Amino acid sequence: MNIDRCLGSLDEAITAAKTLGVDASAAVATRETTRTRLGFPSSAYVLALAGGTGVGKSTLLNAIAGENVSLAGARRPTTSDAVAWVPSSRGRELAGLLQWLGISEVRQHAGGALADVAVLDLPDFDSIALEHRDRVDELLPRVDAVVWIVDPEKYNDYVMHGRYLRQFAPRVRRQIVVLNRSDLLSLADTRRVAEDMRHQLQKYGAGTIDVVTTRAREGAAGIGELREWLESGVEAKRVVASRIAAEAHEAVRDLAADAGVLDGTAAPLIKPARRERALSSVAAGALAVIDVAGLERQAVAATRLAARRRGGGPLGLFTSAIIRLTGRARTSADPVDFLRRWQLRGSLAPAVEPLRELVTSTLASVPAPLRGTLAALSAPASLEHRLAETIDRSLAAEAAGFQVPTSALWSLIGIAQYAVTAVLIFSLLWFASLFVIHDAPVSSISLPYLGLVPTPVALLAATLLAGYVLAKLLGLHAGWLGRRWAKRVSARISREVRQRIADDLLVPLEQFEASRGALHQAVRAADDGCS
Ligand SMILES: Nc1nc2c(ncn2[C@@H]2O[C@H](COP(=O)(O)OP(=O)(O)O)[C@@H](O)[C@H]2O)c(=O)[nH]1
Ligand SMILES: [Mg+2]
Repeated sequence: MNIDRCLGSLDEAITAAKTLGVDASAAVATRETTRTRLGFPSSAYVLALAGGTGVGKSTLLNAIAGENVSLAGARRPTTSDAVAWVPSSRGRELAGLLQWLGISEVRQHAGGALADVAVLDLPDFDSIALEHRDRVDELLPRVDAVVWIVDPEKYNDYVMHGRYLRQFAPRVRRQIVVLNRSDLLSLADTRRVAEDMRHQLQKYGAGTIDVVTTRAREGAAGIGELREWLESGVEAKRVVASRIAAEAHEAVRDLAADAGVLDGTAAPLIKPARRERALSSVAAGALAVIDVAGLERQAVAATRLAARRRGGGPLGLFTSAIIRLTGRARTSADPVDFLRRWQLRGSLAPAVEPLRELVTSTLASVPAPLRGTLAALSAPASLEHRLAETIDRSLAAEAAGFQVPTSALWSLIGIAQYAVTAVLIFSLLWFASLFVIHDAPVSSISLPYLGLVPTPVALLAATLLAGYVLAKLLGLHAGWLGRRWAKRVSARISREVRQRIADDLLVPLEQFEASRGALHQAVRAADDGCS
C-alpha cells in the first residue's frame, strides 16, 4: 500500500471523470474526508459499534469496558448522540478528531490493552428518528474501523444490508461482525446465521470477515473473543491508512464503473480506421465548400493580370487598369479575397455529417453518464463551428504566403511592346500623311505573292503582327506560370486543410478518449497503491 500513490490515483480519477461528465461529487467528498482524517493524529483509531435498535450495542460496549459506559436498554428512540469510550492517555490527542466527528459525550478509561482505539457507540441506524440515521450516515464515512452488530431478529434486515453493509463493508478494512443475543438461537442456527453473514459480506466485496457470537447481557460469552480481536496488535496508523486507502480505492472504482472503464481495456470508442475515413470525408466536404477549382482559376487569372500589366505595353497597362477599376480583378482574379470569402460559397452542414454520424453511432455503446458529454461534442452546430475555425486558420496561414508569380521575360516583352507601339504610331502617321500631303514620297517594297506594297502599309501590318505575337507569347507564358502556381497553391491548401482537420477537429473527442484512458489507468494505480 502506498497512500500517496493511492490518493494520487483518486485525484486523477476525479479530474478524468469530470471531463467525461461523470458525477464526481461523492468521490470529491471522499477526498475531502480522507484528507481531513489524515490531518488528525493516527496514533489511535476510531472504531464504531454500528447496528439496529436494540441489538445490544450499548450492552456490548459496557461488557467490553467492564463498567457502565453507555446507557443500555433505554427507551426508544434514545438520543442521537454517539458516546465515545476513549483511553485517557489519548484524551487530549483525540480531542480534535472527536470534535470533527461531532462527539461531545466522551468517557475515559485507563487504556491498558485498548490504548490505541476510541470506541464509538453509534445511534441506531434503523431508528424511527431520522436524525439518528443522519448522524450514522455522517459518522460512518469518518470512522476507521467498524464492529457490525446484528441479532437473530435483525441479521437479515434490509436497512442493515442494503443501506450500510453493501455500501460500507467494501470500504472498511478493519471490521468484524458480532452476532449478539445469540442465547435466543440454537447452536446450529447460530452457526447458520454466522455462515450466512460471512457469505453475504463476501458477496458485497468486503472479503472474508470474522463473525463473533456473543451474549452481551451475560457479559462473558463471546466478549473475550471480541476483546481479543480488538487487542490483536494492529497498529493504529495502519488501520487509519488502510481505511483511507479502501475508501479511495472504492471511490476510484465507482467513477470508473460509471464511465464504463472499470473492466477491460478502455479501448478507443472510435476505431482509428473509421475515424480516418470520417475525417477524410469531412476534409473533402470542406474543400468542396472552399472550391479549390475556383481558387485555381482565380490564381491563373491573377497571374495573367500581373503579366498584362508588366508585359502588355501601354495597351496592357490601360486594359489592366480598366479591369481593376471595374472591380473585375477583385471578383475573378484575387485568390486571397476568394479564400477570405469561402463561407459565402456554401454550408458546412453536409461536411460535418460523417463525423456527427460516427460519434452518434458510438453513443449506444457508452454508459449513460457519458452520453450527455459525448452528444454535446458531436452537436452539429459545435462541429460546424469548430470546422469553420479550423478552415479559417488553415486558409489564413496559406493566404498570407501567396505570391503571384512574375517573370523577367514579361518585362522584356513589355519593352518590345512599347517599341511596337512606337513603330505603330509612326507608321500610322506616315500612313495618314499619304492622304494629307499630296505627292508625298513613298517607297514600296516587294513582297512574295503580293508584289509591290507601299512601305507604310507593310510596316503597319508588320507591327500589328509583332504586337499580336508578343501578346500571344505573354499570354501563353503567363498561363503556363499561373497554372503551375495554381496547382501548387491548391495542393498546399488541400494538404493544410486536411492536416488541420485531422489535428484539430477532434481535439475535444481526443480529450474525451484520453480521459477514459486516464480513468482506466487510475483504477490500475489504485489497485496497486490502495491495497
Ligand atoms: N437476550 C439478550 N438480550 C440482550 C443481550 N444483549 C443485550 N440485550 C438486551 O437488549 C436490549 C437492548 O440493548 P442495548 O444495549 O440498549 O441495545 P442498543 O440499542 O443496540 O444499544 C437491552 O434490554 C439488553 O439488556 C443478549 O446477549 N441477549
Ligand atoms: Mg444503545
